[in-house]
Amino acid sequence: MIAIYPGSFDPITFGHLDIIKRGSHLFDRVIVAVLRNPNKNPLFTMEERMLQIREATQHLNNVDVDTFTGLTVTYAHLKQAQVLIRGLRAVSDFELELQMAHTNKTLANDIETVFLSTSNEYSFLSSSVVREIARFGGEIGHLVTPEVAIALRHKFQQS
Ligand code: COD
Repeated sequence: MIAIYPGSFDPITFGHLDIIKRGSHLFDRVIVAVLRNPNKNPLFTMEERMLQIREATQHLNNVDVDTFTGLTVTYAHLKQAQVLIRGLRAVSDFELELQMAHTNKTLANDIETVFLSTSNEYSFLSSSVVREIARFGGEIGHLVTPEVAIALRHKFQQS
């Protein structure tokens, strides 16, 4: 079974990686799909984010990295995927995630959303938390890969 793990990944964190690893044990193939969203102004370019995800997942043989625009379900059909993976951290995630899952179900009845609950140690972790800590020079080595940590330091030194 093929699963898509869609997101912004700006940047990828150990919380995302935990979901990817666990998804890769559940499904034959996991495609980490980075949304190309012209309405958002991400910290990292699409190319930077894809490289970061590739580096972080290179040891996982059944994980691919790709980019998409438009609807996630359209992309899932294109890739012949049956499942969308989403991560749940807290009740605050639940409302939006459920709405998204229901919306996607109305758009494509043949695609299921599977929720994986966060691992305890990453329940507080998001890309925005990481960006915030890095912006003010805080320690991020326990939250992201060394490559992402270096990239974040460079970004904020430049600005
Ligand atoms: N532990 C567990 N899960 C986590 C953690 C963590 N520490 N951190 C993040 N996650 C999960 C998030 O809950 C999410 O499920 C996933 O990882 C990705 O997170 P982000 O923040 O990188 O990505 P999002 O949530 O901004 O991605 C949103 C989409 C791009 C998936 C969404 O906007 C989308 O599908 N857009 C396409 C348009 C579309 O199809 N719209 C219709 C559906 S509403």
